[in-house]
Amino acid sequence: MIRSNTQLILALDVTDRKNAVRISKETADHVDAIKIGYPLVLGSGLGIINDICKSAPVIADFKVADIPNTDRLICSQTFEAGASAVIVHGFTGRDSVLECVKTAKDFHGDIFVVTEMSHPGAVEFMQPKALELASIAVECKASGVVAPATRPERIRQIRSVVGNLTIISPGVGAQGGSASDAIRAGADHVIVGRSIYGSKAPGIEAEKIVKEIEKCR
Ligand code: NUP
Repeated sequence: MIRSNTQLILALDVTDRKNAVRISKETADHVDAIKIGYPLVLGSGLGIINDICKSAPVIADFKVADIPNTDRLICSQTFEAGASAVIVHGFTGRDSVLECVKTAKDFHGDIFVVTEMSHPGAVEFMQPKALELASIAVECKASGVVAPATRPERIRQIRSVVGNLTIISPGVGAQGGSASDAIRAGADHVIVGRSIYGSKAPGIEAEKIVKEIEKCR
């Protein structure tokens, strides 16, 4: 389970193990979870999840998008490695998402389904289907969805579909979105990467964002 204290999730997209562990320790008190993905796992190995989860619950951003059997294998390896949650795609269809959710249950873990991504290209294929992807997350009983902080109005629309599912929202800082706008639009947590891990003092930078979020509560 990810925490619900600060509403901030760190996206730890560094590739080096030592750096990753240092930043996770420095930011631990300010984050509800640490999201890791291919850059860090390819750079440091899957064992990095076990290192990072000493500081905070780990969300594995593997954007799983395969046939159900392969999805099950990917998710179970990831939960076994110590992750609390896995991010999956919804465009593969209900059977794939359902298999991920079922696998997560065996590990008491969470699944987050991507709806509309935060980058400009997401308007080409994802935006027209984002609300359907959100409803697949609801039907399959996922724990939550990923929605773009770069388009807070879309968070609002996605919220109207997902009800009380958890919305985690990337795109703050480096991609131009604002933490307070995303939270006001209905995100439960914002995901911030480069603005935190790219700064000289990641702990202080994380604390600043938490303060900004506190102001809009
Ligand atoms: O729609 C998405 N947008 C996005 O940026 C879905 C994601 N999972 N992400 C991830 O969030 C992205 O891969 C990166 O790990 C993080 C945002 O990092 P930054 O732009 O704050 O550095």
